Amino acid sequence: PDRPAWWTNAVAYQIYPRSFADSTGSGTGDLAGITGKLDYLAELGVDVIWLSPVHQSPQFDNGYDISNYRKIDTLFGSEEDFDDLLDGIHARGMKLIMDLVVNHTSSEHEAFRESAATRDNAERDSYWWRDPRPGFEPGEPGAEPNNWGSHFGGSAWTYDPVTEQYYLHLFTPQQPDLNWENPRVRARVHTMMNWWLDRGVDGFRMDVINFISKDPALPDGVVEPGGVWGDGSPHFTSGPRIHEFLQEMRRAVFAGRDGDYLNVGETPGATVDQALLFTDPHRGELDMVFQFEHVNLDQRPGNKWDYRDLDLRDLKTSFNRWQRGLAETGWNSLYLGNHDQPRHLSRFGDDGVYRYESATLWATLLHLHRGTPYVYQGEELGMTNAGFTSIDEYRDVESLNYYAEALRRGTGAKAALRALGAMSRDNARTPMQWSGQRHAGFTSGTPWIPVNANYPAINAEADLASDRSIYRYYQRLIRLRHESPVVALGDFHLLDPGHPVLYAFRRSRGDQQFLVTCNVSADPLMLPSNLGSGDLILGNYTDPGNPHQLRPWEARIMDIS
Ligand code: TEU
Repeated sequence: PDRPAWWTNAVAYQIYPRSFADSTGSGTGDLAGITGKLDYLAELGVDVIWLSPVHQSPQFDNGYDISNYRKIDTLFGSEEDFDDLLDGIHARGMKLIMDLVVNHTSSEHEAFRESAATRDNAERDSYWWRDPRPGFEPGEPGAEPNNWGSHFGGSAWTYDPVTEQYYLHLFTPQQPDLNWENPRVRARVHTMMNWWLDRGVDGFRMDVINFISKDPALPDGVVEPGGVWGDGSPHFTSGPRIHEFLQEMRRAVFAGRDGDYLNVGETPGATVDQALLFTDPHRGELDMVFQFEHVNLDQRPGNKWDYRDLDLRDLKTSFNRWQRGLAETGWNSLYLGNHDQPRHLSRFGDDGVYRYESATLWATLLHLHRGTPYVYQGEELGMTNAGFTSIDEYRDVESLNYYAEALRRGTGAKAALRALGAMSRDNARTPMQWSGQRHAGFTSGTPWIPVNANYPAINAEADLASDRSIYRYYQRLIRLRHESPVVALGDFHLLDPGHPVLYAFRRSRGDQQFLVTCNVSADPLMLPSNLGSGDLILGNYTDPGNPHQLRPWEARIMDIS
């Protein structure tokens, strides 16, 4: 059989540069700031660093709107700062993957400016331009070429009076969608990717990569009862040519290279069956994908602001289906949080009394699955939701749009702020809490977004000095994956699927067997009689306790071989 891929026992760490570490006092994190923290990351033990975008950008969506793909935004430092960072990462035996945002560009990208200038220029067809709907005055409601809503509110179309047509943008109007039907668009993306690999990076995290192939007819989507906009996603998610485009990209960029690269696709709405196609190594598409099923379980489909508590049984059902679906072919990536999700500790755990226990429980639960775990900056310190109480503290375009829209629709400010407090992306975008000093040691200037008020208690310095260090616990989990083939490669067997608070599973490989038991609650829990015994490998309580009972938020990894 083939040797397992190098990333099967690797752990990745996501950095959101503007909130990681500021070396200049500008208030925004930067590349030199990251370079200054590389020992912190190397000691944690991570193998791969994924950097959210640092390319030149007007920053309407914090860099997910790129105006020049081959330039570092001066906000984050110089070209040299980037090369220094890359060298520093490689010198410590780690790898760097870049965000690849190519479903759309910034509206300030040269190609879009040209595209928008006249109807007959060479770039016109690099984006999606369409006439107003017949019978409507251009620009008036209903004149949009179809009824799709944008992910961040409003129509997915913006009218441009210069050429009297609309252009498509699945996100903000400053993020026009590229037309991947145009072979020149694809070739240009390939050339750009090659340029980054030649510069020394180790792969890509591909932003909404399953949105790049659209049904060129752009049919209307279904409108929910009471809704305004149609759901276009069936017409752009895993569209007709998606596999062709990804295979072509693989050939054009990676065919002639041998090296330990990593390509992970961000794929909202992907099903297990689609993920199997994306990650089957023999098809030559992606190495793994970020699927969204588990982070959508606590909300009404299509409306994250309509949220509820997670039912653990739903999570077990979902994770189990993904574990089984990609058991023979393909590979999972594992995550609980990122820069688009609220802090999982606040969302699924207890960010108060049982902060240490629930942070380490969720880490244990996730890292003991089969797949490549991703740690989002700050989760290794038990960072929590932002705790903002005023709209003035929010920065994210999605949050600000939601708030304005909620007020327009008569949702009270209080209710809207409550929803933001639970679900806003800014919850995970507050600055890293390095120390108890001013601004948590993140900056000497004024931070671009407020620091979480809990920084005097929750910060790296305090965590590392504590005998209940969350960082040290992550270190152990990461080491376990590096050293233990059963963690990296073992089969996954879910136990007790119907139990409301017990998350238990076995991992097995040859004659090695691990048992993981997690009490996802603040109440003591009697274990079923078959789940008690074994040798404790790692747990989040120091004294062994009663083998037949789990304490609040207790997690245990046992060797039961
Ligand atoms: O996110 C894609 C995505 O699906 C988002 O709509 C996400 O689900 C949403 O933020 C949750 O409310 C990627 C990036 O990760 C995100 O930061 C960008 O804003 C987006 O693409 C556009 O590039």
